[in-house]
Amino acid sequence: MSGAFIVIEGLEGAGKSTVIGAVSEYIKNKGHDVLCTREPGGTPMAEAIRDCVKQDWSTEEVTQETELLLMYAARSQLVHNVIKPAINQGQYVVGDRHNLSSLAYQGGGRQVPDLTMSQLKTMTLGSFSPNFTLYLDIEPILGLSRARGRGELDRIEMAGIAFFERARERYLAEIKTMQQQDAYSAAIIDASQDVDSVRESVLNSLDAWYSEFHHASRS
Ligand code: Z5A
Repeated sequence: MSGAFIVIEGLEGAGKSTVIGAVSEYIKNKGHDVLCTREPGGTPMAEAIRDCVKQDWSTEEVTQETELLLMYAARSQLVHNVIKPAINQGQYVVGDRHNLSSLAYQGGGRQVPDLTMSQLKTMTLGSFSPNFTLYLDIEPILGLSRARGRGELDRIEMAGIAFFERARERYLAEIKTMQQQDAYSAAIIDASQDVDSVRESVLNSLDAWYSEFHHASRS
């Protein structure tokens, strides 16, 4: 039996790392093997790309094309070497970020043209996409203040607030489109709530998706 790919998305400080354990526990309790991934990262080469992308290259400008291509290079490594093989073996993969992050940050935030975004997606992923996306929605000001409370901001986190506003708008627009195509493909969680309430909302949405997914795969 084939597994599934669940992705957690959101701006920095939305709480993705905080809820991923609860998502993973839920799936394990249903009797499945779970593998957690993060993007960019998740293979030796993709982790090296992650370090490269997050670093502040103070002596040279990082062009938006470089940033974009590095995100897709890391994703290609991860999907080919880890995610697809795991799903084919029946595992459930829980991803901390995936392609929607590129649409939001590079497409929305950096304003890379839609045609470039869709060509890169087609080249790298073909028709591969998550079975379910949990989007943790948060005002950038609140998310960044949580991220700041954790320590120094990285290169991308230092982009201005307008960048994150555009990223959030793109997230919301993409999720709306996904839900119009398939009501069970994505859920929006109000991530400004306290940790326990966010976790409860996430698990309720996950439970609704899981029931539907299993019902559909049995019928
Ligand atoms: N990026 C990109 O541009 N394009 C792409 O295609 C991809 C990524 C894949 C990855 O960095 C960077 O790459 C990211 C997007 C970009 N950069 N930016 N900017 P990362 O993986 O290091 O960063 P992140 O994914 O944004 O992780 P994060 O900042 O750690 O966010 P988080 O995982 O959603 O939050 P958290 O670690 O769970 O929580 C942050 C803090 O808030 C922590 O102290 C928690 O205790 C606290 N927290 C969490 N939830 C709550 C609630 N509900 N209330 C109060 N406090 C909370």
